[in-house]
Amino acid sequence: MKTFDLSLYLVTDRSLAAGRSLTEIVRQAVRGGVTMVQLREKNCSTQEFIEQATALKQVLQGTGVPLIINDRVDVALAVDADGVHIGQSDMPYKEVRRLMGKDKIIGLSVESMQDIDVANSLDVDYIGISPLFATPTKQDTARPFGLDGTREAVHLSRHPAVAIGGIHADNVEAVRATGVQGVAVVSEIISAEDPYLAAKGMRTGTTTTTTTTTTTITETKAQSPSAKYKRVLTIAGSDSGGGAGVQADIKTISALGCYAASAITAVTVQNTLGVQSVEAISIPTITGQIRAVIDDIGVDAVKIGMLHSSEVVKAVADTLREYKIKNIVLDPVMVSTSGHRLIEEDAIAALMTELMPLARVITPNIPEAEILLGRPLTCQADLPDAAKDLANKCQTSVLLKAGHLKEDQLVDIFYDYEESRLYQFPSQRVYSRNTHGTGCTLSSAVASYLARGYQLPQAVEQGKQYITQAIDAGVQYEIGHGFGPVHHFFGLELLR
Ligand code: TZP
Ligand code: MG
Repeated sequence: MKTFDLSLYLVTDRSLAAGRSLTEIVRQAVRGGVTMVQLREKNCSTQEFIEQATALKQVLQGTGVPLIINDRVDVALAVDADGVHIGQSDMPYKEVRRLMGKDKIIGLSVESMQDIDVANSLDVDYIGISPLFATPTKQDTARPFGLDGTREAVHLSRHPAVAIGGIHADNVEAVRATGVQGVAVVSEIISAEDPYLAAKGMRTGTTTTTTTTTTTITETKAQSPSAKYKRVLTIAGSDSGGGAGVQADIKTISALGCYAASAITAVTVQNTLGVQSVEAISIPTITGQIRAVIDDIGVDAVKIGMLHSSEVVKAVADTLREYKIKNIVLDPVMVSTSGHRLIEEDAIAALMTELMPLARVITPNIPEAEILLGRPLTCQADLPDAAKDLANKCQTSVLLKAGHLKEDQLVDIFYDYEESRLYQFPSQRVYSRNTHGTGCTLSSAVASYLARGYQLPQAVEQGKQYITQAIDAGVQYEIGHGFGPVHHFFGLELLR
């Protein structure tokens, strides 16, 4: 059965992506609420078109968002896309239907009321009213329909309609009021600095993001010589096995489009089978790394992982206090997945009194929350009160991870200390042997989203989504003989 939702339809244009990866833009846009994606490529080889389509198909897999290919039936067939979108001078609709089969989605652009009459005689799945307004993104268009013309077109059409051309957050409400089933946009999302927020803005009709409209990469450089990364500093231990600690943090931060810097607190001799030994880094070298990074590069968020002694906790707290850093995500690492104790007893008290009050959010798992709270947590029903109590005790927001419970349905609890609000983040447990480094990955993901300007609950929600996808994508990979890592760069498989 064909089910699709036209409400927020993204049409791609790589020339507006300012050199960024289209797959990443699409992934963020889908998180923000995009319901259909059309891959539109005007100047690339068939081979490249197919590669792009395959990459997007992978990104969209499991999201319920269909992939539509613009113009090219052959590409759509090659990648088994969900549908094709054709214009008035492309392959005739009847041929497209014959080749694609009855189950695929076919959309047809209409440029006049006459075209709508013709479309009414065909069993297309939707029409694209094109253009609604004149737009710099596509200048060889027919006369714009305008809002009144669109209203009339919707009335005339027996098919659902999506409007395209010049739609932005500040006019989307007026466009939706014409009765169209959906709005299609290119620049509003593809050129946005933050495609997630741009897509969200198109759902709510508020401008939430700035755009970086450019047509080529060279032009981008000319226009913005001071393009800036969001910077995330991880203060954590090294895992020679590469699955957890600083290594997992750097992968996560990079995968989420931020710049990663590190201050290493200890070096573990470790692989997927476990931790063999830990050597502490001296306090001046730890605080020296933090200062060297902040003084020169600066930070938009800090993630803190393994701090082995109370002296280290105090030194890190003193240093960070000096710089008045707002976005600190603290993962209170105490025991490794393999059961190795990673923190001295008195460091726990120091964590609670010195460092947690500086953090915006802490991300304990159940055993860590039990130690911090001093009471056992045995089932899902224990968690909301535990998160709230812990937040009050540590004076910070708490993301309490439910993964150690036995249930299939897990509900992580987030207590927002800043707003005194409780959030539940349910997810289906993913069964995988490759779960080494999940805590590090989640906390780094939350820090990255905070660095990118997300509100705290949204940063937590997105971080949770990222780790779930990374665990899911990591199931099939074999690294080492023990508990392997998650797959931080899911969606980039095509680069191999
Ligand atoms: N077809 C008609 S207008 C248009 C296309 C592909 C471009 C719309 O771009 P934007 O940036 O959303 O105005
Ligand atoms: Mg076309």
